[in-house]
Amino acid sequence: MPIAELNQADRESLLADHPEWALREDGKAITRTLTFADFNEAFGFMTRVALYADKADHHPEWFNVYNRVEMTLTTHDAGGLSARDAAMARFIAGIV
Ligand code: HBI
Repeated sequence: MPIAELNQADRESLLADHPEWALREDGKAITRTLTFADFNEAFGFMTRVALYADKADHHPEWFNVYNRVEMTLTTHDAGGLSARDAAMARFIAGIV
């Protein structure tokens, strides 16, 4: 199902609200690396995000090694950032 890509102003306000995230060079995604105490904490975080992702039908791109989780948020159906990425960034801000 297609969804609108955020415009420049919306992208800027997403980054202003969530300064822990960086805009990818092509402007189509935001990235963030989270570091936890250990694997248990990292995987617990990933589990909470996974449950959100399943409910929201919106899935992060991510990579985990031990206590580190590298995340990229983008909306494939929009060809870039959308309100779904902003909502996921907001959810993550609420659980870390
Ligand atoms: N997750 N990040 C991301 N972007 C999408 O466009 C997307 C998704 N999860 C499921 C989904 N789209 C579905 O609407 C189908 O396209 C699989």
